[in-house]
Amino acid sequence: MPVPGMKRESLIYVAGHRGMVGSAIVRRLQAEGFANLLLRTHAELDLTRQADVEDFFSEYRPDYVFLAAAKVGGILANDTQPAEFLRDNLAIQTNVIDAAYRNGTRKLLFLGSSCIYPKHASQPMREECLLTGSLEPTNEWYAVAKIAGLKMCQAYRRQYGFNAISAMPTNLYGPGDNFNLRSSHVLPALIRKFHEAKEHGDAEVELWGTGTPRREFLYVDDLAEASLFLMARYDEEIWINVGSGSDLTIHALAQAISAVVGFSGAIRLDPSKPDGTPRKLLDTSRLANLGWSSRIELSDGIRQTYGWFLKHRAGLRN
Ligand code: GFB
Repeated sequence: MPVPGMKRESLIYVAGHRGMVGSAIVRRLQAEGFANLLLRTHAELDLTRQADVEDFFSEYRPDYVFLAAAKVGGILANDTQPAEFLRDNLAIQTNVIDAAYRNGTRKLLFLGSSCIYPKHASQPMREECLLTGSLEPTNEWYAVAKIAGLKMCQAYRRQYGFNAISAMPTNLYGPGDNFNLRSSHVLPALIRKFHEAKEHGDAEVELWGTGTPRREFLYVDDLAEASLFLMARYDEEIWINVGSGSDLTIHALAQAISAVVGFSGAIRLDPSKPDGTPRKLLDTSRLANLGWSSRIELSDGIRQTYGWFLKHRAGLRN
């Protein structure tokens, strides 16, 4: 996809390139022929350290920045590590957005999350419902940080004319996801649980909560494509939703994953675990009106993610 202004030789910094989202953006950029990519691992550059981030930006002065670095996790991680979700995300995004502005970055894309919207927002959720009600308590710390990030982009755009835009993706999944059962999101957790239950010949798999919450899922390669699309075509102050347009219950998701994995046992609910937001479906008409919509169906995405898991699980850390 041609990205106006973004030439093949432009220096593009993808913050968080080892993560699921950042690595998908790198794959997409490389597929589009962008070869001048600036990438740093966490060990090479700790984005929570302001002085290091300033030094890095003043040395390299990247033309474009995809800000995909964040502390992320599923419902349990969010609920049990509020300090880190708030502190690390505020630090990372503040340091990167400010350093990009100060060092002449031409455009920056900040990635947020659909959990910024109120817990009981009317569905599907339009961008305008931000801050019209209380947040979901299990992830309010992460949500507050992401709201601060999109507001920072707005403020820098308004006061300094810095071309910073924000995209709010729905629940993401795909290759490179986190499969650790205590910190992962539901989709990779269930792939692993069903797979291990099949391997061990277990009679049942445990599903947290009531199984009734509804979630929308977007394959990460679709998000990467949307990110390049927005870099090319979007220059508005308002953040923009990125979703697949349909949702399903967690119980239905579990059935779909169990079928892909080939687990024939039962699903047992554990209502002592939190449900979180009852429903999270984005209104994606703003993005659709610009001409972008997702392509990868959930069933295909689950199959591809399961394939990735099978190939890489020996190397997964935990
Ligand atoms: O994906 P998930 O952890 O996050 O959970 P959220 C979604 C739903 O799946 C919840 C249920 O209702 C969980 O209780 N669930 C069932 C499970 N079994 C499992 C399991 O084994 N593991 C997990 N993780 N969930 C996150 C936010 O919320 O969404 C983040 O915490 C972020 O801030 C992300 O915004 C997109 O969708 O509830």
